[in-house]
Amino acid sequence: MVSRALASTVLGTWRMIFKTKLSDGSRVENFSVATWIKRRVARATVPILMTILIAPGFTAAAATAHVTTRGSIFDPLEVTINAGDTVEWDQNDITEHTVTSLDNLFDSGDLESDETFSYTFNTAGTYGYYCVIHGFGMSGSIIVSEAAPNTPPNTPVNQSPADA
Ligand SMILES: [Cu+2]
Repeated sequence: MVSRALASTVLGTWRMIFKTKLSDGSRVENFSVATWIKRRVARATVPILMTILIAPGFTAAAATAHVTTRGSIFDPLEVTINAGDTVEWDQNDITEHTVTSLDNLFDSGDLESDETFSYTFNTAGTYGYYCVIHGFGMSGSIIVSEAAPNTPPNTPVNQSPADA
């Protein structure tokens, strides 16, 4: 109680003058250290909370790349994605096609016009595939890069109100 009363007295009597910028110019404010600390804490809360909520395990959102079948080719022939991303093949030809992994990782089976097939690539590497119906003349590849590194957002630096 004594220390609290003492601290309160010190903070209350030790007044400081800061110049605070407002939208309509600037003005001089006279307030206590306690108020200054409260304002500093309030100002720091949002960036700190954002850092706590976003920084851990933050990774770029997974994306979906599209490949279409058109004229019995895969378009584009080669797609580069990040690990964790999905590729969706959109069957736009009148004839049937398949999306079949060269490494037996995935096989769409026969896809009729307007059907789609999706596969999520979680491991970096190059993945070839082809159409069983049309053979290796109709093939493509997916290049999977390592997922984007964790990059937490920059935390704004707290700045004291400008001097004089
Ligand atoms: Cu085909």
